[in-house]
Amino acid sequence: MAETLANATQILEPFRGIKKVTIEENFTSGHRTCQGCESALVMKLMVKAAGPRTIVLGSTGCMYVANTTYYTTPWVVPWMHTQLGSSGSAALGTAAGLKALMRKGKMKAEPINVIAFCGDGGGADMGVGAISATLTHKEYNSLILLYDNESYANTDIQLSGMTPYGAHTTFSPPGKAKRIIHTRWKKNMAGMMAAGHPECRYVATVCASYAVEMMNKVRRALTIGGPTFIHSLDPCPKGWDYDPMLSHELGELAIETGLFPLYEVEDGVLKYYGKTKSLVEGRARKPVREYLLKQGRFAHFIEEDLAYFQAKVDEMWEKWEIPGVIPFRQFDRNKAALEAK
Ligand SMILES: Cc1ncc(C[n+]2csc(CCOP(=O)(O)OP(=O)(O)O)c2C)c(N)n1
Ligand code: SF4
Ligand SMILES: [Mg+2]
Repeated sequence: MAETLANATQILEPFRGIKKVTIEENFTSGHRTCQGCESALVMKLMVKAAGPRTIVLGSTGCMYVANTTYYTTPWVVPWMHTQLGSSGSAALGTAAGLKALMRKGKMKAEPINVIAFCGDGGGADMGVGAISATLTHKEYNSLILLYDNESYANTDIQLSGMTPYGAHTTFSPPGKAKRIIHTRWKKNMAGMMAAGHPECRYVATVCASYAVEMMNKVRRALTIGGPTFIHSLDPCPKGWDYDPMLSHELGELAIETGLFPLYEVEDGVLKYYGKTKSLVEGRARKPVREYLLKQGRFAHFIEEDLAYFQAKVDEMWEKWEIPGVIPFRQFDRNKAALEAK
């Protein structure tokens, strides 16, 4: 019996509209994030969606440092810090520990949500190996949520593998001799996690500008159980250099320009949702310049840079095998033969 309960998950039905969302907060006052910080909103929504029987583990980064200033904390649920690259190990270890304690009768057997969060630096760069390992352990229920503010924000906005092409960071300041220092395209974390981990039953991308949808993805991941993964794109006023009042709008623009597609992959089946679904169904994407030119980190862009960026986004939608998700292309023998002539 204890073993069965230790494997069980909480059944968290989706919120059917904003009025159905629970009033109870599990992340409240007592944090010191910047005004307009979307990652703080993600924390609040994530744990509101999960409910009170939840343990949260947080890797080093803004969501650790600014949230746990000495003697203060906004976390109402149990929360523990973990090392920068170890959100995966912390999730797996905590889930395994709970399961063992319940099996041995040392604690009441009940489904407890385990969520580990990490930033893009901690999750997509340093901790990607541990996350990958956790996603292979189907016998342990945990959700890893990667909050992506596109830099190592806490240590003053250094470049990460998730920083967009050309962005001004403290590691990639534009200069007179060279305008674009950062020339790499951003990693495709959710696509990589979904395609590469057959035991992981649920992967989703979210943006807090669409709060109810975001919370429902968290609820779905926790209900499905096993190791699951969510990637959240979080506008960061300090690192992206914009007026904090624009956070919500920038989140919307990231979706409407097609730069950050919203989708979920459940048991190998891909579903686009929200505004992304209407883009897939033929609605026009907004030009990516509308998103880029609202941010100081792209203020040095000239027309040539904007055109390059737009072309890369167009490629995601027009050339990828699964638009916005999986970048492979089929080898075209006829085209190759023609080109060889
Ligand atoms: C192993 C290790 N290297 C470096 C640091 C210093 N450090 C603390 S927070 C941080 C930035 C983390 O970036 P990210 O994971 O993207 O989170 P963010 O600060 O952006 O929220 C760094 C480099 C550390 N704590 N541990
Ligand atoms: S630097 Fe960015 S992620 Fe960090 S607290 Fe400020 S707005 Fe949030
Ligand atoms: Mg970051």
